[in-house]
Amino acid sequence: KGEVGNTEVNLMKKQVSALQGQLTMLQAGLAKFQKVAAFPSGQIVGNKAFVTSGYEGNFDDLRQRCLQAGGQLEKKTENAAIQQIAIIHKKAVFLGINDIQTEGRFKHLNGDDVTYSNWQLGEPNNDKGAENCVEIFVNGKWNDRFCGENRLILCEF
Ligand code: GMH
Ligand code: CA
Repeated sequence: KGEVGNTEVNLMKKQVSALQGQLTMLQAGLAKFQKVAAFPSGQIVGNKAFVTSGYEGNFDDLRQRCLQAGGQLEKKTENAAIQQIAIIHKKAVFLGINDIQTEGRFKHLNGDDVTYSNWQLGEPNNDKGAENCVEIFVNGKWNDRFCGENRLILCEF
């Protein structure tokens, strides 16, 4: 009573061993899938994946098509990863960042304040008083830009 018999122990050993095998397969599959996702236009930084569909749309398109975007562009390495996407496509990319709510206070889509930034010299300039979104150029630098412009749409997963 309460004791685990030999048969049960052996059964569990078998089950654990089967699970280990399955886990190994899963890890290999995931590692491969990450490489697939990163080719040709995705970039992996740690456990984050930055991906563009290659579609150019305005900021509303970005928000609608990719609610996961934004909120975590905290590091130089992440900026470099997104810069790679711009380089590959030879096009500027919209970041999941805007100052729609309060002029001059840039936030990620999840509402977090922007901590890391990489503005081009002289930016953000809110040109014509109408620039609340942010594009990243092929050189990796940021420019605030009219949200209605079409730029490559970025998703973060
Ligand atoms: C103005 C000038 C340019 C600058 C653009 C840009 C638009 O036209 O200040 O030098 O490149 O604005 O900021 O987003
Ligand atoms: Ca600008």
